[in-house]
Amino acid sequence: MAEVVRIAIQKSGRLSEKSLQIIKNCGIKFGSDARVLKEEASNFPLEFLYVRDDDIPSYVRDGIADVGIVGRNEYDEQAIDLEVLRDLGFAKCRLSIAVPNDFVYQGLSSLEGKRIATSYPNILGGILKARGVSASFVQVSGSVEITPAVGIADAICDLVSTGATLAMNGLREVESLYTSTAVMIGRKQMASVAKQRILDRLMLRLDAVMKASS
Ligand code: PRT
Ligand code: ZN
Repeated sequence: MAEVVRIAIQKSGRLSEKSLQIIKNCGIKFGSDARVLKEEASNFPLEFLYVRDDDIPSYVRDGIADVGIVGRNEYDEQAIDLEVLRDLGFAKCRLSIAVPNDFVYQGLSSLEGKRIATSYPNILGGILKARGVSASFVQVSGSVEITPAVGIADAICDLVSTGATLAMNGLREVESLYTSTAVMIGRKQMASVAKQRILDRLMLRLDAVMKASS
C-alpha cells in the first residue's frame, strides 16, 4: 500500500474552517464532508482525521496521526514533546488574567493567595511560578467567565480574542500572559522516509501559500 501522511484537524470549532482552507490552498482536493471522520485527498497522499482539538497532540505523539493543526495554547498546555513545524498565524488569541470590575489589580502580585479559575493550569502555573506568585487554581473546562460571579474564583485566566465575553460577564482584562495562534505539529522524526518525503512536499506548498498571503 502506498504511504500517506495523516493529518489531524479539528472536526468542528474555531480552527476547522481555516485549517481546511489552508490545505485547499495548497491545491489538495478532498471532500471535507463534516459527517465523515476520515478521508483521503484525491490528488495528494494525504489522509484527514477529524477529531476534537484536545486529542490532536496525543494522536500525533501516538502515531495515530503524523501531523496536526492545533492552537499553540492546547499544545503547550499538554506539554507533549513534539515539534512545531509551522506557525500558521490564524486563530490568534491571548491568554489573559481578568478580574471582576471591583478587584483592585496592581500587577500579578495582586493574585497572591487568590483562587484563579482556568483551563490552562500548566501554562498559568509556569508563568506564576517564574514570577514568584503563589495562587490556587480552580480547574474548569468551560464557562470560565462565570466563576467569579458564582463565588468559586477571585479571578480568571482564559483565552480572549475580542474581549466581548469578558465585558458581558462584568470582568476586566488586566494582564495578557501569552499569545497563541494555530500551529502545525509533528513528531520529531517521521515514521518512515516515504512519509518524510510526502511531508516535505506538503511543507513546500504550505510555505508558498503562506508567503503568498503574507
Ligand atoms: O470541540 P473541541 O474540543 O474540538 O473544541 P474547543 O471548544 O475546545 O475549541 P474551540 O473551537 O473553541 O477553540 C479552538 C482553538 O481556537 C483554541 O484552542 C484557541 O487556540 C483558538 N481560539 C482563538 C480561541 C479563541 N480565539 C477564543 N476566543 N479559543 C477560545 N476562545 C473563547 C475563549 O475561551 C472565551 O470563552 O472565546 C471566548 C472569548 O472570546 P471573545 O472574542 O469574546 O474575547
Ligand atoms: Zn477542545
